[in-house]
Amino acid sequence: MKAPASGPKAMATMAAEEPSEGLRKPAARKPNRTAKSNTSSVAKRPAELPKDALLDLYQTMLLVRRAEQRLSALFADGEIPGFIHLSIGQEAVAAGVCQALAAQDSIASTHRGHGHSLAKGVDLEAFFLEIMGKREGICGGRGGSMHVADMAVGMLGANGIVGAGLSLALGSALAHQLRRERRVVAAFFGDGAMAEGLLHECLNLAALWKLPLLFVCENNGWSEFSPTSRQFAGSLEGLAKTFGIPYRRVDGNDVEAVALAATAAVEVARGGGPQALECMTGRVRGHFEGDPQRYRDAEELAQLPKIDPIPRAAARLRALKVSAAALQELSEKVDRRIEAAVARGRQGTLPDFQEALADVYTRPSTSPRAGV
Ligand SMILES: Cc1ncc(C[n+]2csc(CCOP(=O)(O)OP(=O)(O)O)c2C)c(N)n1
Ligand SMILES: [Mg+2]
Repeated sequence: MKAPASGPKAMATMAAEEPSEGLRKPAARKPNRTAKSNTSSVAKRPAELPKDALLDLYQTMLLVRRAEQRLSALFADGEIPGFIHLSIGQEAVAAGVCQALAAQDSIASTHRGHGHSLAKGVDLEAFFLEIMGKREGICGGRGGSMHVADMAVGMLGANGIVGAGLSLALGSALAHQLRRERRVVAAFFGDGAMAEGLLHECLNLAALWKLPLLFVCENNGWSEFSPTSRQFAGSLEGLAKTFGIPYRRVDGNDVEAVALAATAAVEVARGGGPQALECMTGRVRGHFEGDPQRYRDAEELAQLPKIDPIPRAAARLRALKVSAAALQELSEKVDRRIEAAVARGRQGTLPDFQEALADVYTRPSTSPRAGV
């Protein structure tokens, strides 16, 4: 089960044509265990997406990046209650997987779920309102960053419990199957969930019942403050094989590779039967905003700007004859949307404390099957 080799240098050459999209310079510090780029285990592959499809993906990634950069500033300024986990550097996974899904398909997310939400189509203003804790937010301001959910677009929810989204996704996939809807569910999870029994149970049931479920591992090499290699003795490939689930590994910072692999996997899953997709990527920010990352090694952090998925996609678009001016225009359009959403977020009202328990418990059903 050896990962195909390409090495961090090859990844960096693929990535380095344009300056990194807002990645912070790492502080120099003593080296530790995980110096290599986490995407280095994936072989280079030829790009194949048509220009317009790639432009859409680029726009999604940019939207997620700029939204999170703005959230980072709002958080530092005390405008966001609770705390937030950013997916900066991992946008290609959310964009590539969600483009493979239809509007009626669903996703389950993680504590690092802003990109999943936006890529699946959660309204940008309602998203900012929610994270800023406002009543007009997508969940009435009671969920916040780790609980964004929007059934209207098939977003089953971000989730603060590692691996918990997997079981929601499994239930959703079972519902789709029982209703013969030909809908697919994508369950995002981090490499930190690989040691969780829940993942193993979900893989088992999904395989046993041939559910339309795509397991998407965002492998950034870290589980909170520890390298995942110190917590998990196996591999997702090994687990998938155990349960007879087809498995693919891609460079998760190559949005085209993710999109192509996800599209192929979703097509098969829609016909019935789970699929596994492991996206090798890198976590640019701390585990949560404010985490000083003293446990990380400068060499690893220095690789991250070189494999940033956004400049990589921009370079590919330029090669496909998209002008620098067109990319600039797109970037400004994204910024205007973000600023409008922030302004809307600031105008929102704070929820009424009396409503804190609303929607926690299900109302008794009036259907004749109530209580069954
Ligand atoms: C069941 C459970 N155990 C432990 C935690 C504490 N915890 C929060 S995030 C995290 C690590 C998650 O790592 P990973 O799944 O790889 O996601 P990443 O943060 O890298 O995106 C842990 C252990 C938790 N929230 N839930
Ligand atoms: Mg991780």
